[in-house]
Amino acid sequence: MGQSESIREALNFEERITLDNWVHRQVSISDYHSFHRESLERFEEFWAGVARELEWFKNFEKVVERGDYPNVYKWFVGGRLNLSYLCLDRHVKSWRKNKVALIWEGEPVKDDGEPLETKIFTYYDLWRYVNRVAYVMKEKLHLKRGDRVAFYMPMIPELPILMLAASRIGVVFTQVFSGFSAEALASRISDLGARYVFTTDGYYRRGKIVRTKEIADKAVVECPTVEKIILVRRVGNTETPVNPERHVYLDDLLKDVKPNTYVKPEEMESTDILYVLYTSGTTGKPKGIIHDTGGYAVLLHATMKWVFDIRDEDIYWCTADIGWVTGHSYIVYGPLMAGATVVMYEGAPDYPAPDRWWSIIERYGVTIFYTSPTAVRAFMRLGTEHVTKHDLSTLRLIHSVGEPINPAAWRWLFELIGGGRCPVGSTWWMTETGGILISHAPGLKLVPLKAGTNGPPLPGIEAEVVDENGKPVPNGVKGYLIIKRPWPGMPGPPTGMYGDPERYNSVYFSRFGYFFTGDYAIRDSDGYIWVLGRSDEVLKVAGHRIGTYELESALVSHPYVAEAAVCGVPDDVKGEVPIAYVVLKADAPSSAKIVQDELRKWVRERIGAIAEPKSIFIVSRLPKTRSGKIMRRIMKALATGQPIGDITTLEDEAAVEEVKSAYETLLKEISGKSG
Ligand code: 6R9
Repeated sequence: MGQSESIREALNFEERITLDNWVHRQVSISDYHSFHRESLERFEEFWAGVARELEWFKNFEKVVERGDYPNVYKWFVGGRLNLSYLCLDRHVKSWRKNKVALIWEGEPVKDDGEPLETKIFTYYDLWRYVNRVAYVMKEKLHLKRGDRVAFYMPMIPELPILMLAASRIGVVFTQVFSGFSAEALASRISDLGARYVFTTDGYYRRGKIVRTKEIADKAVVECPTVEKIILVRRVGNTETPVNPERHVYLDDLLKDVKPNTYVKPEEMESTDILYVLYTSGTTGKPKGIIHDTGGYAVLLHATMKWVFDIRDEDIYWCTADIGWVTGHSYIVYGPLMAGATVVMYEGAPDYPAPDRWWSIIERYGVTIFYTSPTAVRAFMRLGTEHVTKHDLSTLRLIHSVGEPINPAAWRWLFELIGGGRCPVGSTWWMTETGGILISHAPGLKLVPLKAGTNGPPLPGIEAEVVDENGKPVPNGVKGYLIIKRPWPGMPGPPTGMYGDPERYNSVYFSRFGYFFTGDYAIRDSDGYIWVLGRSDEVLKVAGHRIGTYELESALVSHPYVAEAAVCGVPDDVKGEVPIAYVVLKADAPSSAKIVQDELRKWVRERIGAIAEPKSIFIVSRLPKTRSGKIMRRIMKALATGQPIGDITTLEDEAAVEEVKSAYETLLKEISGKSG
């Protein structure tokens, strides 16, 4: 595989930015590499050492062993622990008892622009609330260890509280992003077999109320396992009536539960499921990734120290939504285990004005800021004055996540937000990895920071960049990123993917025999990894993961649509956005606009607003090879006005003439017809 433009750009990026002030120059990268090598040579000893820093009810007997299905591993076997205990009880027994654990800010503002609501919970407050909710779950909802529930919760304090309460009593949960549709919610509830759905009467987003209850009501119609919907009061009323057979308010359930209620944390096996999180792949059905208890806790504990260099005086803010893995790991479990003070914000970044985020940093004196390139690019368009009117001098460390960070966004974070003082990293990981695996590690003081790269693999993590035959590629050459050894935090027992061990094994391990991330990457001469983006049909739209197949399935389920093909095209702000090509059935309306509007609405309802295609092209046939493979490169070229380029290296099976004629026909058809 040769070097593409994007790699060359990536490498130049590294050369262009030379910043001395924040590079730990006292060490060389070779010091890190020897440390890293040692962590792999003494792999089990190394991870055991990290794990012993946590508090276990019962010590583990074995660091790692094979599970019952191929490529499923059991970490810290025999060990018992509880995440709610590690996040709360441990601190409540220490001087941190009255330390602030959570600072929450709601979206609505007063007339003067100041936030209408701020809630502050100390570790003790949080512990008390979680105990009462755990009591309700156990005694009133009769949930027991191993039962499953679904959360369809927005960014309010009750979300982490529900997560911690479930973890306390060993109830497995899945949190479904509050921007997802009823259909997406229903498929996750049914796959998990959830007994209850916890949601709100609504929440605030960009000045409007989003009615989550109504969406949940619609979802549970097709979910026979659901006994009740538990409503957390947020906006104070519902649009549709509350039906006592179906709904119950959490605050009503809590009314007679004493403030000093204590629910003993279950002694969970390290290998027990903590949660299941659904994520997109290359086929239609979302994958339920299982995270275990012990391995996950150990990876988060380690990365809070190594990557975030977390200290007791830090005010830590991760801007993700808890609906995605970043929020699970780095808003809830990671920072609370570390005893940090966590900032959480309910609403839109630019509501009511484009300085909302920067005002939050100033208001609470945030020291560690974890955000996404998409957000940065959106702010870059709004001008610098919204930033510079706030004092951001408390910041000391910045990381980004979700997609590769482009030079301009990196520089903006470094210069404008960090004032040239703060290291700016790009932490690589995915839903499946549970926590960060490739990153600069300011907390280790061993990794010289280099702008724009992800960094070297963390200690105890063996990553490699390989060609299509699984052979390591030379430095500087693009290849596929694989993880060669099991790691704590990897998809957990019993089956890696909920209910589907075969799919788990085939999706991740069949191609190379090692865990395949799906990403393209290069490794530079210093051993730093630069992840370049997905090599498969998974899109990252504003950092959110969406499968093209998921979108295609949604489109073809519409009565107008005979065939659909979706691909991602570059977008200045969102990184990437989907576009769709559809072939219509004969009886579809003849007005392209009516069809396009209808299909847009349909996708919003089926998946969610984030999946809405930027353009929908109505065509007479799709650009496919004879064997039926959709030629996405042609689709991309057409949509972006690029020449198709070198078609000899296109899809393996595509005949050149076929490709050319498909291109030309489509070009004619779509000119002037986009929607
Ligand atoms: C945490 C998260 C995973 C995919 C991953 C990759 C991309 C994430 C990145 C990055 C370059 C980074 N990705 N972080 N690419 N640099 N720092 O985003 O999980 O939603 O499962 O997505 O995101 O393509 O494969 P998830």
